[in-house]
Amino acid sequence: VWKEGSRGPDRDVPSITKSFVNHVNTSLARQAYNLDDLGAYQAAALSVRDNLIINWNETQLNYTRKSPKRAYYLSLEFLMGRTFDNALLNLGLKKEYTEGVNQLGFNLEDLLEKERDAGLGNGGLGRLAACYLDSSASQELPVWGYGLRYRYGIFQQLIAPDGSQLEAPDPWLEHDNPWELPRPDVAYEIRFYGHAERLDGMKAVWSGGQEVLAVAYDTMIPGYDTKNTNNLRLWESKPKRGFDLQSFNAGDYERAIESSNSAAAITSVLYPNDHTSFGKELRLKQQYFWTAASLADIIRRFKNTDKPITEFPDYVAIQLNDTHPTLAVPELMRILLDDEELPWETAWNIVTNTFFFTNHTVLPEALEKWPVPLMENLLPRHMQIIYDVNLLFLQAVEKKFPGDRDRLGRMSLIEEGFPKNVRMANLAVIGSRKVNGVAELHSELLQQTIMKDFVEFYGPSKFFNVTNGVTPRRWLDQCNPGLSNLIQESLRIPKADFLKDFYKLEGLLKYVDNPSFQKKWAAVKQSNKERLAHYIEVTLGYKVNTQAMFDVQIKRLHEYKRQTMNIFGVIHRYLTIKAMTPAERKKVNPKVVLFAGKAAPGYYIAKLTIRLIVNVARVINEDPDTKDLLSLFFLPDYSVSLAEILIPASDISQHISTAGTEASGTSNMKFCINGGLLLGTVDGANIEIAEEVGENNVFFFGHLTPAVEDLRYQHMYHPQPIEQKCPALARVLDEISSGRFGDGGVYEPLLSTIRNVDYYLLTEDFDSYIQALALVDEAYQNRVEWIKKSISTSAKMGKFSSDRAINDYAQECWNIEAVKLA
Ligand code: DL6
Repeated sequence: VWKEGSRGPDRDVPSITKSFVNHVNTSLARQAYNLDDLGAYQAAALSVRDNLIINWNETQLNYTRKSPKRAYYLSLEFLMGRTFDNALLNLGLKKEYTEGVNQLGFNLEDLLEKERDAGLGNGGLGRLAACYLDSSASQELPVWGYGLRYRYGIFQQLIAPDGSQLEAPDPWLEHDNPWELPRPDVAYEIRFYGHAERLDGMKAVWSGGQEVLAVAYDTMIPGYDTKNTNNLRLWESKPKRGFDLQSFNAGDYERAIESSNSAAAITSVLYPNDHTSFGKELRLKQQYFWTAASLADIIRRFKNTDKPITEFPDYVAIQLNDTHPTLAVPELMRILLDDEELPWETAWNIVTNTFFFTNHTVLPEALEKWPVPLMENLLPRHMQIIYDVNLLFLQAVEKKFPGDRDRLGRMSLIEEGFPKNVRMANLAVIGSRKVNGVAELHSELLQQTIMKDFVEFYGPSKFFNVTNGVTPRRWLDQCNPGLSNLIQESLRIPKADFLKDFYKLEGLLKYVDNPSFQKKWAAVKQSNKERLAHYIEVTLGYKVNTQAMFDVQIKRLHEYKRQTMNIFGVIHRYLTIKAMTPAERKKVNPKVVLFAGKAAPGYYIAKLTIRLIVNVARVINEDPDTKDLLSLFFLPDYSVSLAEILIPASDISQHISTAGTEASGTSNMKFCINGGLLLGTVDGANIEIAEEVGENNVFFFGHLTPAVEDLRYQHMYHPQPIEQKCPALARVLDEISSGRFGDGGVYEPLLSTIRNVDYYLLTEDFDSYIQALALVDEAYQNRVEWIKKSISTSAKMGKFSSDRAINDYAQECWNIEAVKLA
C-alpha cells in the first residue's frame, strides 16, 4: 500500500522484517533460525526488490501512457558494482533496513559484503554508463540502457608468487542474482551468416545462416529520492532450438549440442580489452547480436504507440557509447528498407536523426575496424548497406571537394589493404546526428585530428563536447557517508538538496577557514584511511601507518596512463631516502603509495608493470631503513567496490597520462569530490577540474598537448641517450636492471620501451614529475593549508555530477524531458 509522499511500500521496520522472513521461507525455502549471511543478504535483497518492482511497474506504465520521446543508451559495458546499498540509498530505506535486519540478528554491513560486484565492464567507459543510468532515473528522464548479460564479467585478478597478474573467471552469477528479472517472453531471433539477395532498388532479402535467440533480463534502476525507476535491459543468447534432434537421434551427441553451445557462447564473456580493437568473430557477433536485439525491442515499443515509422526520430533517440554499437546504423537501415519498405532517402533520414555518437578515445589502436571478409560472411546484408552508404557519401564528398582523392580515401567507410577493413568510427559519424567527445580538450582534439575531415564536410555544429560526470549518490554519499553527513550538518539542508543539485556544495566554501570544521573534515578523512588500512591488513597482512600521506593511483594498466612513471617515482624516492642520514630522514613525510588496476591479459608491458610494482613493494616494505617512511601496495582485483574504499581515503591521487591521451578520466572527479587532491598532467578532465577548483589546489606538471607531437618526432629522428636526457630516470632504470628488485632481466622489455622509443614521453616528464611530488610533500607538511585545499576542492566539484552531464545529453542531443510520476 502506498503512503503519500513515500518512495515505495514496506517503509516501516515491522513490514520490512515481515517481508524478509517471508522471502526466507518462500523464495529461498529456508528457515530464519539457521540462516547464514548469504541467505540473509538474498532475502533482504528480494524484499528490497519488491519495492523496486512496484516502482518500476508504475514508472513504465506512466511512460506508456504518456508516450514521451525516449532515449536509449547502447553500451557494451555497464560496470554497475553492487546494487543493494545503492538501492537502499535511492529508496531512502537504509535506516529502516539496518534496524530491520538487526532485529533479526544480522548486521547490514555484513550482508552488503555478500553481494558480488556486477563487473560487466573494463573501466571508465562502463562505469560512466552506470553513472548515467543513475542520473537519468534520478532526474525522471525516460532513458533505458541496453547491454549484454555476460555470464562472466571482467576477470578476477590474482597475483602469482612471482608478482605477475593471473586471471581467473568471474562467476558473478554463481548465486542467483536477486537484482534481475528474466523476461523469457521478451525474445528475438537474431540471424548470422546466410546470403543476401538484392531485389529492385536498394532492397534485399536476407535468409539462411544461423539463428539464435536473444532473451531479455531486466535490472531495475531506481532514481534517487523519487519513485521513478528506469530499466537496464541485458540480452542473453540462447539456441533457437534446444539442440539438433536429428544428430541426437543418430547418436552424434557432440554434434547435437554444438550449435546450442555456439549460440550460448555469444554472451558468455566480456572481452577484457579496452583501447584495442581486434578482428575476433565472436566480438563482432556480440556487437550485432546486442544491437539487433535492442533495435528490435525499441521498434516494437515504438510501434505500440501506433505512430507512423517516419516519426521514429521524434520519439526515439539512441546514444552509441563508442563505436561498439555502430552496427545499429546499417541494422536500422536494413529494417527500414527491407521490412518497412521505405525508400532509401526516407530511411537514411530516419537513421541520421535517431543516432548520436560518443567517442571515448583518440588512441589510434582503439578505433575499431572490422575486416570486410569477416563482415561479408557474418552479416552479408549489412555489408551491402555499408557499401551503398559509402557510395552515396563519397559522391557527396566528391561534390564538395572535387578531385581530392586523399580526402576520399581518408573518409571512406572502407580502408584499403589486405584485407580491407570497415572503419566503424567513420560509419558512426556518418550515421549520427551529433558527435561528442567526453572532455573539452578531448573534443577539441577529435575535431583537429581523427574527425577533421568530417568537421570540414559537415561543419562544426555536428560536433560538440559533453564533459563526463559521476553520480554523487554512489561517489559521495554511499562511499563516504561520514563526509556526506558532515556536509549535510554544515550546510543545514536535506541531503537530497545537494545530492541532487551538486553545485550546492559551494556552500562549504564559507567553512574553509573555520578551525572546528577543518578538524571535523580531517577526522572524516582519518577514519576513511583507517577503514582502508583495515582492508589492507586483512587482504595483504600489512599494518599501515594511517598518519602517512595516502597517495593513490587506480585505473586500468596502460602505457599511456603511465603507472610506470609512478613506480619509477617511488623507486626514486626509495633511493633518495636510503641515501639520507638519520637526521635527514626525520624530516621526511611518511607516505603510503597504493596502486590497483587490471591489465588486459594479452598486454605484456602492462602485466610487467604490475609485476614490477609488486616486487618493488616486497623490497621497500621490508627495508628497515625506509619502511616507516615509505610503503607500497598493489591491491589485487580492483573493482567498483574496492574503489569505494580507496577513493575516500586518498590524500592525493595521480592522473598522469601523457598530455592529449586520456580522453577525460572519471576517477579524478571522484577523488576530488571526496576531498583528495589531484596530481596530474594537463590532460582530459584534469584541466576542467583545475578550472573549477583553482590551479592552486591542483599539482600540475609535464609537457602540454601541443608539444607532444614535436617531442615524439625528436625522439624518433634525433634520439638522445636517456643518461643525458634524464639522469634521474636513467638511474632508476639501472637499479631495476641491476636486479635490486628481483631478476632485472625480466623487466628489460618494459625498460627498453622507455630507453628506446619512449612513445609516452617519460623521459620528457620525469623531472617535472619529481618536482611536483616534492611540492606535494611540502604542501602536506602544512596540514591546515592542506585541509583548506581539500575543502575548497570538494566545494567546487558541482560541475562533475553526472546529473549535469546527462542533462547536457538530454538537451543537446536527445531532446527529451522529465516525465513526472503523478
Ligand atoms: O569516457 C569514459 C572514459 C574516459 O574517462 C577515459 O579517459 C577513456 O580512456 C575511456 N575510454 C575507453 C575507450 N575504450 N574503448 N574503446 O574506455 O572512457
